[in-house]
Amino acid sequence: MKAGLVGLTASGKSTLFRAITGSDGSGDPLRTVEVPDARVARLSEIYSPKKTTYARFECHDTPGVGSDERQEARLFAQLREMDAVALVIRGFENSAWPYDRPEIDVAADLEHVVSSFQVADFVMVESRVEKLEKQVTKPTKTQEQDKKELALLLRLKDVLESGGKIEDAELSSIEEETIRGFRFLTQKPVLVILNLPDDGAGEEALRLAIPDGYPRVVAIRGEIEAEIATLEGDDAAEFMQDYGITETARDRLIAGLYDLLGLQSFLTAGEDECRAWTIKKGESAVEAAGTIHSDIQRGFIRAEVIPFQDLAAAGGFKEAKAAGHMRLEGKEYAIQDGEVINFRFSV
Ligand SMILES: Nc1nc2c(ncn2[C@@H]2O[C@H](COP(=O)(O)OP(=O)(O)OP(=O)(O)O)[C@@H](O)[C@H]2O)c(=O)[nH]1
Ligand SMILES: [Mg+2]
Repeated sequence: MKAGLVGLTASGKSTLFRAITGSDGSGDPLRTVEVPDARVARLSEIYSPKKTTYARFECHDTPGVGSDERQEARLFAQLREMDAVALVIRGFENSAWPYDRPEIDVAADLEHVVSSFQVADFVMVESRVEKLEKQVTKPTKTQEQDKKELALLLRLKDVLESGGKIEDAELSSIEEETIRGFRFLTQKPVLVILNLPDDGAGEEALRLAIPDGYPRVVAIRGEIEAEIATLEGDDAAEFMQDYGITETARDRLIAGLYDLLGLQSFLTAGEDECRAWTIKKGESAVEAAGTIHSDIQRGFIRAEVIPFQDLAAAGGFKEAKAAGHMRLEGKEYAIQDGEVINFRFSV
């Protein structure tokens, strides 16, 4: 899963990037971190496998929205590749804030970023519309299809022009498919990150100031949480306790993104590897098989399923199976979070 930390200049993106990735900020603005999962750690204890593999989260630090035009074009191209946007909003006093409005203003900052997304999408729609308008006058093989696409894009143009997002347009699944390639920014799921001062002051009021339509919010105290990320073990724990922080910024951000994107994990366990795999909630057994390998999907026979708790209590897959905790499920079975799965397949 990939997400970009996006926001106005000096909202604290790079500070959060340090808090989340433990980077000292001098290197690459892209870091891949493991998705924490106590279940994988436990499986690894049980099996002592050659390899233990956690799900991965690719975190991108990005330049500020509304900086210079060229940088912004690059930023938007980068964001199109992301699964989600983590929209960082300044919630701390900053005398060096480079915008006209010196006061903390959650709604205005959010609006600023989102309207720049709308403009970027509008530009894309418009340039495609211009092209299609010329194209549909000629009798080409794709004429009918082009006309449909043009009508759809004109509708999206209306939505954007009236201040909406493409996400708000009610699209059929065929229409969704038609525009997928554009990877519009106003279709990206948004997690709001409130970047608070060290004492966490003002959190409640700032949460209330978030406009409707952004139900997923994570509050982070960027500066101190970046400091915590540089500490090890007991030092970090002590520091967190002093500040009343129970879970690291990284864990909260990842949990927020999983929730936002409707993601869950299933597990595989064995002497070779214990591993977590990220899939969408409600995904079927045969789709889940495909995330491991297309051969397993193609040759799918049955999924042997044991909930993690039962496996852990029994001390292994075989033991849990012997105790009657294993179920055999077919292709359409909807995988549940934390199930340990062994796919039977033949190719
Ligand atoms: N008090 C306080 N200051 C912060 C916090 N987060 C960031 N800052 C300060 O705000 C300034 C900007 O922080 P950055 O993390 O560099 O902001 P940015 O969004 O990456 O900025 P650009 O990359 O220029 O767009 C720095 O002086 C930080 O020390 C915070 O949580 N609390
Ligand atoms: Mg920065």
